[in-house]
Amino acid sequence: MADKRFMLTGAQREALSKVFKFADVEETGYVDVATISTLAVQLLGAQLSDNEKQSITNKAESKAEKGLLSYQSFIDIMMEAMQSMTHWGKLTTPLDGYVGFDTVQEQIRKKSLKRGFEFNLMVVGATGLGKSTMVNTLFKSKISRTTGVPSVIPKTVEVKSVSHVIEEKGVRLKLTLTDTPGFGDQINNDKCWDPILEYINDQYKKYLQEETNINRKARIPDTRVHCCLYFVAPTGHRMKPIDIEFMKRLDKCVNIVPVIAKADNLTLEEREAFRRRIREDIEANKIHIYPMVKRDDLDEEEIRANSRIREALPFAVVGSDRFVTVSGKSVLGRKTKWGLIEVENKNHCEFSQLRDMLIRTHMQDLKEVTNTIHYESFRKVQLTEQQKNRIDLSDISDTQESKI
Ligand SMILES: Nc1nc2c(ncn2[C@@H]2O[C@H](COP(=O)(O)OP(=O)(O)OP(=O)(O)O)[C@@H](O)[C@H]2O)c(=O)[nH]1
Ligand SMILES: [Mg+2]
Repeated sequence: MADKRFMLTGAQREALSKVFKFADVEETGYVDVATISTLAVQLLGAQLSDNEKQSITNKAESKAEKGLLSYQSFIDIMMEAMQSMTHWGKLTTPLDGYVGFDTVQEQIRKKSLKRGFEFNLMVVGATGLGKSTMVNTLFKSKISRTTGVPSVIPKTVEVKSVSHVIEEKGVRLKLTLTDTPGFGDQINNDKCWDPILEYINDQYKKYLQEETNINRKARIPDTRVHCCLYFVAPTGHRMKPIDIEFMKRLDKCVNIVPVIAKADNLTLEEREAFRRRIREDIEANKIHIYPMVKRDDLDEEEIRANSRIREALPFAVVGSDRFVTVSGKSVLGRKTKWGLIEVENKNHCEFSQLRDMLIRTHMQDLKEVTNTIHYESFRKVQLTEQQKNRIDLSDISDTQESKI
């Protein structure tokens, strides 16, 4: 722990947090422990000796978890370093005026931007609830349309992924959307979850294989499903048993965000009452939905933000991939004989809240939870199984040898 007597000045604190923020390009609250000595040099001066750098790196490594260092640990280590540096006091350049670390921030930023970001989203739910339409609505494109420009989206008949690289202000995002066939129109809907769970687990399997390869790639292509939007039919009653059953199976392996589909079918009061009942069903059946509130790695602000989102779940959404003109402006919407629903208008539905959460505020967290919770438990089961099989096999060969 840093000495309490050593107080950071406002400028020092600002410089520290600036360097941290720029190193933490994806705003995860963590920085890669491998970058710590470069950051220290930029903050504390190029005259840091190799021994001093090594000692900072060692401290960082001891405090890091899975190669990642939290903001608080970063501050503690830097404060400690400042105290122990004999030449720290000799530095004539004030910390907030330091020249140089802006190149590191650029280097790190450029590297991440060049690599691009990956995000994989899946839509699941009963047939005809607007899943394929929502895929298009979310990214304002005709992603789920097949060749040509058919006037209606065809019924989805198999689990299918489409990848698109989209770019906004120089940030490249490789987005993979997995559309799934809706269930509910077969006589027997038993096991309708099988192809979907199989797809999710196949992606974990691929990732694990890549990870355990002797010559593994520096960057493993990530096709793991980071979020699954679960569409609930706007019946206004309660969730159907099949939805409950389905979600119970899904929540073990993926982040589920439930949504009330085709919310234009419900009045505002009906939406509220339905939302309350769905939440009761989710709680009563102990279904884990995203975002979770009880997590060790969240700070108070994040917990508050997640609680606010949970209170608004499931978002009542309306989808459309058609543009309509409203007072001279072209907006995504659905026009009926009695009026117009604007998809992105917060007074009309909660689509924009959903998009903000998925893309603007929680994309990185969805990826982290996928990696640290869902993939981790898959990995554990698989590796334990493999180990058990190896032990069983060696048992067999031992008995065979003793018979010989
Ligand atoms: N009223 C209303 N209709 C919608 C909405 N979203 C989609 N639709 C319409 O519902 C129909 C089915 O939409 P799809 O997107 O194909 O539904 P889906 O869930 O992919 O269907 P499957 O592929 O069979 O599972 C289409 O006619 C859409 O135009 C919505 O929010 N409100
Ligand atoms: Mg579809």
